[in-house]
Amino acid sequence: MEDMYKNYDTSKLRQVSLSLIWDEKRILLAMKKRGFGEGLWNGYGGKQKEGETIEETAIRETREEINITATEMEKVGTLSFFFEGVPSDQNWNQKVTVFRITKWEGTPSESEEMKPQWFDINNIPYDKMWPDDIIWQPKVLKGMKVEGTFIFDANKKLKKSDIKVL
Ligand code: 6OG
Repeated sequence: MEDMYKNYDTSKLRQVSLSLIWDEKRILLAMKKRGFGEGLWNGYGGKQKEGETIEETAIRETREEINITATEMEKVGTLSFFFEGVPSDQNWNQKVTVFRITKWEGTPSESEEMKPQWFDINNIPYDKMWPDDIIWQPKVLKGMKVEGTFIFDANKKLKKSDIKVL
């Protein structure tokens, strides 16, 4: 990591999952209906609970949010997010492990938290997604594994980013 990230300690970050499903034609995103990231299209995921592996978190959160059960998945990245000027007790800073789900049971359907929708892989609505997504997601969709750090201001505007292809 470059010098500008030396003040950001990733060891204390809250651990979160983010899962995506895609093939060469389409990608399954979901609209976040409430909470952090409300109004944006994203993958499905959330906070790790005590005693869970991050894979278990990804499976549970995907089931809770879009009603499918992942049976095969692969880790494709880690993303660290820091929000400057947001009190740390609000817990916005997080380390996100990104998974590609390749096999699942059930049909994606809406929950209280998210509304899933398939998109053409060449027409991803990046203008209605978190601003970091356009930086790392195209690489992951091409099969690369990534490690990224993203610094936002308190208005959720992306200030700095650093992305490494592994
Ligand atoms: P809950 O806190 O509602 O889960 N997430 C982000 N995803 C992207 N693409 N960009 C970000 O940039 C993100 N910050 C958080 C992680 C929040 C979900 O949103 C993801 C979780 O899957 C800042 O439980």
